[in-house]
Amino acid sequence: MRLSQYFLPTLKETPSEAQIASHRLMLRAGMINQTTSGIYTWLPLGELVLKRIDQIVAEEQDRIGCFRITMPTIQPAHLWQESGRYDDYGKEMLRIKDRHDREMLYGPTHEEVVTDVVRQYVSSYRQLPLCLYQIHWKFRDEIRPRFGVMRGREFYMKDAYSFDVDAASARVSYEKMYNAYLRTFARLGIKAVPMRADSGAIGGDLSHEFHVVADTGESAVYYDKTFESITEADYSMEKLSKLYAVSDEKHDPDTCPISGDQLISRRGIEVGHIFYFGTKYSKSMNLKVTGEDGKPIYPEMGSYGIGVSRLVAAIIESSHDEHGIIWPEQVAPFRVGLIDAKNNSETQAISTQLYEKFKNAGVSVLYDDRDERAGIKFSDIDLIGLPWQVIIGGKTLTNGTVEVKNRSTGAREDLSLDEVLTKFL
Ligand code: 5CA
Repeated sequence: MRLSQYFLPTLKETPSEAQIASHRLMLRAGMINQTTSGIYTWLPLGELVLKRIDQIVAEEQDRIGCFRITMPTIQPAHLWQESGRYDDYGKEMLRIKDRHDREMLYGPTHEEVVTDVVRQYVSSYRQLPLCLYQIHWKFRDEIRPRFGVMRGREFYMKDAYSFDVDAASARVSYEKMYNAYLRTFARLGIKAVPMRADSGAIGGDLSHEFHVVADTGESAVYYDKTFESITEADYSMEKLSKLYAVSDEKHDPDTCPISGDQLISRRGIEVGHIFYFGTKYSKSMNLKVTGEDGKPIYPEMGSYGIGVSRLVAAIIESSHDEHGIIWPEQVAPFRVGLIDAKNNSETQAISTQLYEKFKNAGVSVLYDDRDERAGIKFSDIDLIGLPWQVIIGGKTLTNGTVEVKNRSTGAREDLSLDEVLTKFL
């Protein structure tokens, strides 16, 4: 992509309304634009990152045998009246009427819709287990939308739903999903720690939240100091079930088995939440299948969320410096920023040639071909945080070398024009 032709509205000034780094940086890097409180337009650079995360999350759901679907954002109220949640959900639910005066709502979650789909097609235990997921927009009329897309009103979520014949099999589905979450967050280049949690409005008795530990996190998490010495490879459900590591709602100072210096309290960004809730929805919505013995059974269900749009902000919270964002390679909107720091006819010719070579080799590259001062180009490229910078400048003309800078470590090396391509293959 040539920057002169791209739509990348970066801001020089720090927007005054943004209180945390990720919000400031997403606005300054031209990733998002606020349409109204808690509701955002994703601009091209933001959209690229959102879709990269979408793809990684989807691949890990597919890997454990879940099938992607897309459910409607607008739902009829009667499904929620059936499940009994219509009145309970309160003001967070955006309620709408259609032209026929029928009550509708913008979906804050999709247990009802997916249960309605499954009850129309699944009638035998032989069709289970089944896991369906979507990655789609939700609306919750949050009382305090804040920190940009971190707590939005409209936000992008991966929500998966599992259906099993009995509790034992449902726990297997739950654990598969738990492990898929560990893999997903590792692939995204972030450390998200699982905490035992309450299942709140979703209902049920087994639940974990996944938190990115950060001072700007909105939730409190509590854990046994021993937890800090555990590596990510050891976050198995079994191992962690023996350790105290819980979310805020689950922590009761009166009954907590850990005390003194051994009890650590930190802030966390909740990027995922998984629930096993048994037959709550299958019973209330009359989803029944014939069991192996011919008797009807209500499938055991679980639901599993990942805040995909929140993840964009969470990744930035855990990976930035005073100059801007530092994207992990896996989610970077482009891999390489190619900068013509001189803007003369010679460097332009060399930059354009290298740009074409990168493109032909399938290396994703943003080429800053703007007629701007080098200082502006350097600060913009640091701001948007591409993992690699390739700089064409004076040395290219005198020695035939380009400078390659690693955004994360700051390390620089000089490579010849031939070598630089092979570095990125
Ligand atoms: N139905 C279940 C799981 S499918 C559910 O809705 N779970 S949830 O309420 O915990 O949401 C799942 C994830 O969505 C959360 O872990 C969080 O990462 C994200 N999320 C929730 N509310 C918001 C919000 N207002 N803004 C951005 N992300 C949010």
